[in-house]
Amino acid sequence: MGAFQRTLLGLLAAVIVMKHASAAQHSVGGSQGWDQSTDFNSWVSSQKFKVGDQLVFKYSQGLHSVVELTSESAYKNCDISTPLNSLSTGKDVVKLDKPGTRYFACGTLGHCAQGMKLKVTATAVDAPSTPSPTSPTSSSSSSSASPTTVSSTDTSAALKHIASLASIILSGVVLSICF
Ligand SMILES: [Cu+2]
Repeated sequence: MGAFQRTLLGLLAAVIVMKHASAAQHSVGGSQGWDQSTDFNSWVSSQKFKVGDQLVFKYSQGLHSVVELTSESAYKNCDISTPLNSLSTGKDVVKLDKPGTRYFACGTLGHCAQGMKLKVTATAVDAPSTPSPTSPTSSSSSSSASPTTVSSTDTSAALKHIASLASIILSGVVLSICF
């Protein structure tokens, strides 16, 4: 393989790695999850939300749900009568696909008033991303993460890694055919 191809491969690998590093998954409420006992205000202030990140709501299916609210006033008043969107699988993933503020609450009667509501502001990602040592530490503000949470995070990180490697190898094959 020539130097040119190697340079191309290197660049490609760097781009893929950066792309994966920029998006994060936020497990809503940390180890306590989507529950009345969780202090979502303090959880939110411990996180940095960027466009492309995902929120993962984990809860007992049937006990809670996730509704997305239309406005700040609906959020303040716990008005869940006209939700934008409604989720109820027990492990709901919401992608923050553009900059701005989004509002979520539990759809179970009374739970929003008990504190099950969330206001998240995603900021735009600026092109040259500075090295971010925050991503591994920011995911958990608590000391007692459950083993299942940890292992599922590890698995998805490993899968991403494998996907990156696979696309690098694939690109290598394509390049060696082309040149
Ligand atoms: Cu609830």
